[in-house]
Amino acid sequence: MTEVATSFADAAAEVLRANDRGQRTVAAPELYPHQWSWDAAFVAIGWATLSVPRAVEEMRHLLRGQWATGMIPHIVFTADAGYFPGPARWRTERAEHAPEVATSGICQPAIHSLALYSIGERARRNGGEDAAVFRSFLLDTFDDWVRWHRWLDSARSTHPSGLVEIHHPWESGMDNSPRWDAPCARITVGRMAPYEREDVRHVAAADERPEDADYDRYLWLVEQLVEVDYDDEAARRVVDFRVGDVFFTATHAISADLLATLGEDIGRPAEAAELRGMAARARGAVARTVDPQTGRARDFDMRAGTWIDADTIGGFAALVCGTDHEAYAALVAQLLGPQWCAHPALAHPVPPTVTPDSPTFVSRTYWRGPQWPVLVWLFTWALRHHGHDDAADAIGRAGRAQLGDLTFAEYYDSLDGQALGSRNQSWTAAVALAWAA
Ligand code: 9WN
Repeated sequence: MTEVATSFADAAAEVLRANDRGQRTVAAPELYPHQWSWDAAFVAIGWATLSVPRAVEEMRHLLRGQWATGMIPHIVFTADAGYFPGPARWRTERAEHAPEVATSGICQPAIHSLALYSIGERARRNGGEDAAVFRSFLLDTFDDWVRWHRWLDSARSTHPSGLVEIHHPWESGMDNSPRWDAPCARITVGRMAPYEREDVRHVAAADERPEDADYDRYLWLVEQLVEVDYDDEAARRVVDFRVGDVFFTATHAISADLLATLGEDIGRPAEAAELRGMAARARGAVARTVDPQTGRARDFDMRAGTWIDADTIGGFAALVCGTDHEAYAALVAQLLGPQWCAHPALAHPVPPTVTPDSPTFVSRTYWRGPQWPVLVWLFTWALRHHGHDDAADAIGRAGRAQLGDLTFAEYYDSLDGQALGSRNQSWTAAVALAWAA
């Protein structure tokens, strides 16, 4: 490893160590002082480059928040204050299936078994104690990860589209993406207790974050879920936001597949077959969303009964879970092409969350245009996994170069390259470590 590479990795490792709270890592030092679900998965991938046992601890801590239904909640809270909405607003103690620890009442993309798989690969390469620690963790927790996918399959994939449905934009992990503009526009916010936002205190400018009107809807949806005590069946009936999320579905598909492979390794063929079935159903659902005009995947608004047209990174969901050879290659070409990575206006040739050619594009506003290193890394992982090494290398080189300022920001202005959102964001440091390893 060159000196430059070493200091890049050292700086990233320093961020994870500073954000480490023992068995869990805060998603960001100020903006997000708790453990987030899909953050924890990426963070564990980063930890694995430094310590396999620490990576395993991160995943184990997340499971402390798992609900009896199988759901892995999007936040596992700890005593740290300073984030809104906290436990008092989520009121998950009303839910029959909530755990002892305080959590939120919704979930996030199912990237976890991709993390397990990746930690497992490293543990195997390291051998010795690392291999033993990983294997024992997998034997201990395999059923918990299976329960998570079963819940996604049974409670969240009941719609004829076969897509995983989400009940809150936060469940997508891409909160204010233009993907959700139409379904959000139809939400009528009712009466609820007043609140004060915390997030805007921790960023340089409010336009880097969602708007107040978005927050009203986010909080209103929480009210609706609390009202039915987070009952899955009732939630499907009452919640104003009910959307088939194609990107979430793709994470469920790839993770179920990778968990099946891990299950085969530890002698669980029945569960492995069951997981393969879920993966195939989810992958099929993703493939059926493709817009014949654009070749990209679409979300489905289950309340309106309509496809959602949005020029976002979500359209590339099939690159994550895989699809037939020809369609995959065409999507790779499109991702590398002039509307996306090779758009002449971009500061760095990595996928923006929205193409600059879209009327909804805003280069500095959260999920409406900036580039998110964590997603960039996910695509490089997926491209390599599905046999597109050249594309993975090209995007990976650029993604790593983008992090050269060592701020490890949450996201970057896709036109002027400015660091935005939180600095020292854990999952950004984690993917830097994964790229550097
Ligand atoms: C709400 C922690 C999380 C990420 C999400 C990202 C952002 C939270 C927020 O931060 O969402 O869950 O308060 O804005 O959108 O993807 O997991 O990093």
